[in-house]
Amino acid sequence: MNSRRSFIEKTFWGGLAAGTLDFWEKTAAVFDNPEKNTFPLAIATWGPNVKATAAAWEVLSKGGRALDAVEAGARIPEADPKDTSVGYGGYPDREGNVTLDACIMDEFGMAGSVSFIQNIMHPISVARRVMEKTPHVMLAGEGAYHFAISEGFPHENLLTPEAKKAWEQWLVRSEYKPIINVERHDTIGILAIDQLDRIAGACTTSGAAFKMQGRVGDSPIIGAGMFVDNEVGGAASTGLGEIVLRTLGSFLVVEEMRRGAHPQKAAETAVKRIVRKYPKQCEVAQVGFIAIDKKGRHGGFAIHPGFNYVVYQRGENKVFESASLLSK
Ligand code: SD4
Repeated sequence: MNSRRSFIEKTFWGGLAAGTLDFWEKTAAVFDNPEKNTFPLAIATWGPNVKATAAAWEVLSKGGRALDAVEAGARIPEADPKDTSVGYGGYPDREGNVTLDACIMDEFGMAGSVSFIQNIMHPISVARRVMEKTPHVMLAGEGAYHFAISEGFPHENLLTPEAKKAWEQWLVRSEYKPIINVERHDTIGILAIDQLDRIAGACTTSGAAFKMQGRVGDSPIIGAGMFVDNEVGGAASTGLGEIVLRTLGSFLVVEEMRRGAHPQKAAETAVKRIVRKYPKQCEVAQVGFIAIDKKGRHGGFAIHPGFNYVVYQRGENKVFESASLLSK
């Protein structure tokens, strides 16, 4: 066994024996309080997405539909030029093109998705149109772009001067190495339950910075980047998409909840699966999941420390530091 592998296995089992189980005891007590598990509720990956959960809450608190809430939430970072992982301002691929991935799912199990779409600021809304106006689930590249234009979405340049500068700096060495949390994995996965306990989810991203042209991650793939089953709950992921794609992470989280697991425990199971299968990649790669269930309980879990998520519930918008399998 090489030393890197043995490092990760030791840390993995060490983490299991020590931190994570203790954490589970504590969070189970907090999040299982039925008085606190109320809906409506919105949850999103990453603390800076407080504005997204606030936009979702705006819809939910007025009795709106979970689907409208997650779309409204996802559109916030899509339009934010400072968010370098989503929509406008997202870091481009190796050739300098901003290419976007997004998916959405409603309470009826309907789904829509776009991948490798360019020059459209709100791929989440295009994904919704795919779901509602076509007989398909997924449109990619040029086809997705032309569909968006035919639906009235404007053609826009999404490469900001700041993102262009970062790309030019990257070109000097042209080396792609995913770095945990330093890359600002700010992809938004957002889930909501509305007052009629309908569940919906959305996920939108510019993907891995300086990726190969044409690379598509987990975010637009139903079951990988996000999954919702109205009978059970929903889950979404952020981080290195390749290891979430290979494990269909969000689907796994929802299926664990179907088998009775608390959202926190279900997210933990998916992270453990990824680390067990891809220990070497997990030394340098981050993945985090968020999850909610039908009872209004929530959870989040990551491979490494540094992941956080935001929950808007009972009128309060709160950031939670996620527990992680591996320690620093
Ligand atoms: C991807 N999962 O394309 C996305 C990246 C991500 O924050 O989460 N960035 O692999």
